[in-house]
Amino acid sequence: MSLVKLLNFQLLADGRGSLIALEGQANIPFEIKRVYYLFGMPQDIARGFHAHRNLKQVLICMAGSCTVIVDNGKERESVLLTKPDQGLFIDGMIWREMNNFTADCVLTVLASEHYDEADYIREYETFLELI
Ligand code: T46
Repeated sequence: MSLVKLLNFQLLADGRGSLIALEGQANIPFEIKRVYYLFGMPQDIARGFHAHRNLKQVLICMAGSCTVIVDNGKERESVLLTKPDQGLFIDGMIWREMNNFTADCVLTVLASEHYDEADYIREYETFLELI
């Protein structure tokens, strides 16, 4: 089974433009407790390089594009996020890295929990020991 779990959101489009509705426990597979967004990334930088112990997240590229790498300690896959009607679901103990940001990239993240630094695993060796 692929590590890359993509959610396709229904696009409500008409002559006035497009609308997408995101709802916890509906098209987002958890209650949404936090939303944050990343923007203004220089093209040659990478972010992430951590896993989470419990957090579930959906990553959506609202504008521009970027690459997300997901790694379960055995396999590593990457996906190019390019559109706001698609979300990458990252559940549980998955190492993630983000790179290849376009100048206009806005990466929005929906999270199942409030921010908690204790939930982060920031050393790859520790991640491998824990899985
Ligand atoms: C993830 C990827 C996709 C907060 O104070 N509150 C928050 O809700 C978040 C997400 C971060 N922060 C602070 C912690 C750091 O001092 O903002 C700073 C930058 O965070 P970080 O270096 O963790 O950013 P990324 O882009 O490496 O990772 C973020 C999320 O932290 C992480 O959960 O999965 O985006």
